[in-house]
Order: sequence, then structure tokens, then C-alpha cells
Amino acid sequence: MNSDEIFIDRCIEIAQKGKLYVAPNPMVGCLFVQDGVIVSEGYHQKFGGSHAEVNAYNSLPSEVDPQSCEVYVSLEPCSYHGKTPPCADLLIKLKPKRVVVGCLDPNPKVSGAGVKTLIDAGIEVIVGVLREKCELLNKYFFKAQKHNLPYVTLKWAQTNNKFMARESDSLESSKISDLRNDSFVHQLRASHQAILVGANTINIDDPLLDVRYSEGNNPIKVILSPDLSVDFEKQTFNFGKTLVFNKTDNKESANYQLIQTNPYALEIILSNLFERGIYSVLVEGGIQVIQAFLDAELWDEAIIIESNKSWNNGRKAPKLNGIPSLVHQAYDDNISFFNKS
Ligand code: AOF
Ligand code: ZN
Repeated sequence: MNSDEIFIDRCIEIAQKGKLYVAPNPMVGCLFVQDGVIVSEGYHQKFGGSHAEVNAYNSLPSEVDPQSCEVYVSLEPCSYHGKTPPCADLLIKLKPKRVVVGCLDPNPKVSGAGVKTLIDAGIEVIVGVLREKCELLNKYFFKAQKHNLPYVTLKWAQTNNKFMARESDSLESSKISDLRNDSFVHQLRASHQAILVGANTINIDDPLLDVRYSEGNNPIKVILSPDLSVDFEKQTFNFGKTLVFNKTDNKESANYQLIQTNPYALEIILSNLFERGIYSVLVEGGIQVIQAFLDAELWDEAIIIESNKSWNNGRKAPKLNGIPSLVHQAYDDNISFFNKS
């Protein structure tokens, strides 16, 4: 790596400290560098809070002249008034020697305008250092800004002979993955803005769908129940926010919100979630719901947790063709990651 890449890599590293708290905003890291030495660091810490550039500037020691610094930032500085003023204006005022940007901001309100404002103001700007890695850092944000749909992660557990659920009359335990991997699953929940399941999963498993084995906020719960067969007495309705997509009713109550969708189709539901500012959805089941996302090709990533247990019977897991981008062994499970394209 050359020195620009090393500094942008550090921006990416510190940006990730905001992972659980910035959504739907992107994670962003910024450095001020003087004569090849980092003199201050900042990252976007929470949604609605100040941007990485502002935080880095605020921690610049008073004796350091910003005009003697180069600024590194993993995402193009913003150029419009959102919840905070434009970072490009701040940088123009500070007049750094150079601004090095990891990747352009896909937000149509920025999308090159931040870089252009800096160049027009006579600041030297370099764009695209570790571009792919910077874009990957914010894969949810990029998907949502470019396609007006949230990033969809499918996640399921299967036995080593590919069963995903017990038959409905079975009394045997339906837990498949290693208990020690529950914290991994809860990290996934915490890193998505919403968690989505079908009504059968609620009615049969009575899951909480919260984050309790790791740090982070509970995701918004999304339940697909076209005919409103979901049992509203189940425990997930006792806390937090739950959206129930259905064919017939719109209603808001203390514990849930019914949303009628017409036509009742996954793409319409995802688009509705995007309009609500939800940029990432974790689909946790069951079989029919996951299969529907696969069939409609409305997914971005699939994570399969395969245990070393074998069942004699049950209901088969969806089939996913393709080669995983990563497989790792975690306790008694193998976890495989697939990207759609
Ligand atoms: C930056 N640095 O640290 C972040 C940026 O509503 P606001 O003011 O917080 O603006 C949110 C938008 O700003 C977001 O959609 C994205 O385009 C950009 N995020 N930009 O220069 C940052 N978080
Ligand atoms: Zn900004």
C-alpha cells in the first residue's frame, strides 16, 4: 500500500466504530495529516450527529494550522444542508493542502457535487483511493441510494443433511445452530435496521427478534402476513416497533402498525421500507419467506449456518446454487456467505 492507501485504510478502520449507530447514514472516517503524520482523527458516530470531517477538525490540536494538513476521508464530503451543514464548505474554509477521498457519495444530493465544490474552490482533490473497499464498507448505503431498495441479507440455519425446520407436529427441539453462535446472529440483527419474518415463524416459534446477546439497537420488526393470520398475542408485540404488511388493513396501534400493500409483492414491500429510511433488512425466515426472496431475486447476500447435527426428517432448507465468497468454521457450525452477483 502507498501512503494515501494507508491513510484511507485507517479512515475505513475508524469509520467502523460507528457501525451500530449511524444507519441509515454511511460509516465515514476522516484524518488530518501533517507532513505524513496523523494529527487528528474523527468518524461519524451516530445518526443525526456531526460528520467525520467535523469531528476530525474538532480534535485538531490548536497549534496545528489546517492549511498545513492534508485531509483524508473515506467518503466524498457532503455538499448540502441535511441535518448538518455541508462538510465541503468547512473544508473550503480550512484550505487544506489536499483532500484525498476514498469514494464518491452515491447520494443523488451529493454524487460528485462535493468534490466539484472543492475543486472549484481551488483545492487539490484526489478521488478513488481504495475505492472498492470504501464502497464495500457502506454496502447497505450504496445499495439503497442506487436502487431505492434496502440491502437484503437472507440468513438461515440448516442441519448437515439440509433440514431447516421440524415437521409442524414434531415435539423435538428445533434449534439447529450452535448456541455459542447466537452472539453472531445477534450481531447480524444489530447491524441491520430491520428484521423480517413471515407470520408462521411468529405463530410457531414465538421469537423475540431482538438483540440480547450482543451490543446494539433492536432492529425494527417486519412481519409478512398477507391475510393477517399472525397472532398479535405473541411476545414480539410486547416491545419496540413492528410493521405488519398485509393485503387488507392500514392501522396504527400502540404495539404494531398494519400496512396494506397493493399489489402484495415483495418489491413493493421493500420499496415501502426504503421510503421509511430502512436501508438494510435481515430476513430470518421461515422457509417460504426465504424461498420467495430467492425466487424474486430480491436479495443481496445469504448467510447459511450449517451445523454438524443430522436430523432424520423435517422440512428442507432452500437450495442456493453458487460458490460462497467465504466459509468459516465457528464452533460446531460452518458459516457460509454468498453474494448474489
Ligand atoms: C460526509 N461525512 O461523516 C457522513 C456523510 O443529514 P446529514 O446532514 O447527517 O447528512 C447525511 C448525508 O450526508 C448522508 O446521506 C450522506 O450522503 C452524507 N454522509 N457525509 O461528508 C460523513 N456521514
Ligand atoms: Zn458531511
